[in-house]
Amino acid sequence: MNKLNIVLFGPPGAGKGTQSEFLIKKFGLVHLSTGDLLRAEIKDETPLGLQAQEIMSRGELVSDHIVIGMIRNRIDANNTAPGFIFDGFPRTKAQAEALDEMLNAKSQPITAMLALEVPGPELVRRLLKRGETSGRSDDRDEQVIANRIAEYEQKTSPLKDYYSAQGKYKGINGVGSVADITERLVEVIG
Ligand code: B4P
Repeated sequence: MNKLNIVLFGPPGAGKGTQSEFLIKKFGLVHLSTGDLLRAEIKDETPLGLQAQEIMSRGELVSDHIVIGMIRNRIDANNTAPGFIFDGFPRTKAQAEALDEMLNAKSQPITAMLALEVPGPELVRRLLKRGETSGRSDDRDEQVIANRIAEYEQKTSPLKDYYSAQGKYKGINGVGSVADITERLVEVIG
């Protein structure tokens, strides 16, 4: 049986983490968020976490080598899962190519890339609001948020072309109520 492997895509604050929660329940998928995995490493004060902390606090991307290794371990550990939601991964072309390689080797390719589209000012507003309660330092500083969005535009946004070339890119309006956006995503997944 074909597995449902979804890349949930979008700029910082687009609602990837928020929407993942609903989709994993509805489709029984394993949720792989590189942001969550990195924050767990920081919390446990592992060597990897200490290295990542500084980079994340500046709003830059952690090295491809580190995040690809983390994802590879989780995919291998969940061989019998009905599928995955990749949340915040891939973020560079090298990560996208590594993911294709891993999944194609198992004959379980990416089904679709669902891209949440949200304008810049709304992203900043959402992240600053989350920063009031999340304890995440990268959500509190407007300069760091601007840097995260710039990293997205420069390194991550080109992945739309990467997945379009495979016929897998699906753009979704990410503005509206959380429930309305979930409905839009479910409709596209079919
Ligand atoms: P992430 O943890 O992926 O953080 P994020 O981009 O901010 O998205 P997140 O999923 O958390 O937020 P969401 O949009 O759901 O990355 C953090 C850092 O980790 C990166 O900057 C980077 O340094 C590093 N990193 C992670 N993955 C990496 C990789 N692959 N390669 C290299 N580095 C990596 O939600 C944002 C807010 O909006 C929430 O408060 C939510 O409640 C709100 N919201 C959601 N939907 C809404 C709606 N419809 N209306 C109003 N508000 C909404």
